[in-house]
Amino acid sequence: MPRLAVLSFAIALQCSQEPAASDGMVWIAGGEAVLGSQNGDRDAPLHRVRVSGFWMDATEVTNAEFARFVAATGHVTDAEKKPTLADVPGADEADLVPGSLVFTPPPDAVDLRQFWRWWSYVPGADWRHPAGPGSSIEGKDDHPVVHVSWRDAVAYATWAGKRLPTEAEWELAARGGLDQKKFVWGDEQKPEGKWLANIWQGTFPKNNALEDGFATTAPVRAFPANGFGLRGMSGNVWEWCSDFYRPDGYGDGKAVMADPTGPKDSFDPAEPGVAKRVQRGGSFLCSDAYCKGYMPGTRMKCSEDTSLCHSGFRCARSAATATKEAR
Ligand SMILES: [Ca+2]
Repeated sequence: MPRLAVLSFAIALQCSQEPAASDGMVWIAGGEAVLGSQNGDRDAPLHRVRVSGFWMDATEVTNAEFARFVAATGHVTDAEKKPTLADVPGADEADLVPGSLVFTPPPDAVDLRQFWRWWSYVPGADWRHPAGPGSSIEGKDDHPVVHVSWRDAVAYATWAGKRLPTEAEWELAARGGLDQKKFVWGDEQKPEGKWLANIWQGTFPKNNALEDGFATTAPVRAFPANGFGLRGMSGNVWEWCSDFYRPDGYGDGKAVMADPTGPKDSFDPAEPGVAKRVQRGGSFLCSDAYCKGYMPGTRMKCSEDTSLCHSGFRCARSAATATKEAR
């Protein structure tokens, strides 16, 4: 798609200049941008969007924030609920216990295609117990909440008077005003030798060199903000978007898409019949050898009820001045 590649990028300040940031959110002025993968990912081709101004949480939702939501509403996350046979067809009744997916480093080197070698369904793992029974979030009030499904994230956002960002909003915000850069801070992975995101260093999935200082989640403000003042748009935890996932979800890439909200339905050729939502931003498990998800144009997808130890979210809010056409 070379024509798109040379189109100029414009974060043009729009007429809807909302008041100063509030409620932990940052005003994203919107504009036109070329989004998509700089790695040539087939499910994230370069495409051009025009996005109206909106508000974006400055950070991922923290454990402390999620705890206030649970205290106020009594919300029970998907990971805390007993799965049904409809959720896990063919499972033994004894195996239908609440839990979530936890990263478990294998003892030996493994084929990087065998992702099941480092993911375990751990009974009792949930947002309060990120690594399962015996683990806790004590001292991690300012870490991103994890083990939240898309449905949990939507419930939180609704309670907070917010919503999940669209995928286009998320990526435009992540790029921080930069045009088609590899990383949310530019094209150099380690400016002045410093890691600017919580990802994986070393040989994945066995040896984590911990050069950035964090084996799992990091405090949401541990790394510098991007050009828009947003933290953690690269690495730390994956973040849910509102969009359904399809590998062809960006259309034909020829027309400028105005405030796209994603395809009408989901289809994942790798798992037909399972509706999935988009996740963005990568996590502390990303590394160049295995997962480039911490780069701003790349995507992941999971079913709406899936929870993992490296998945969280942040919220967005439409502009108060948004018209029906804009949102
Ligand atoms: Ca790390």
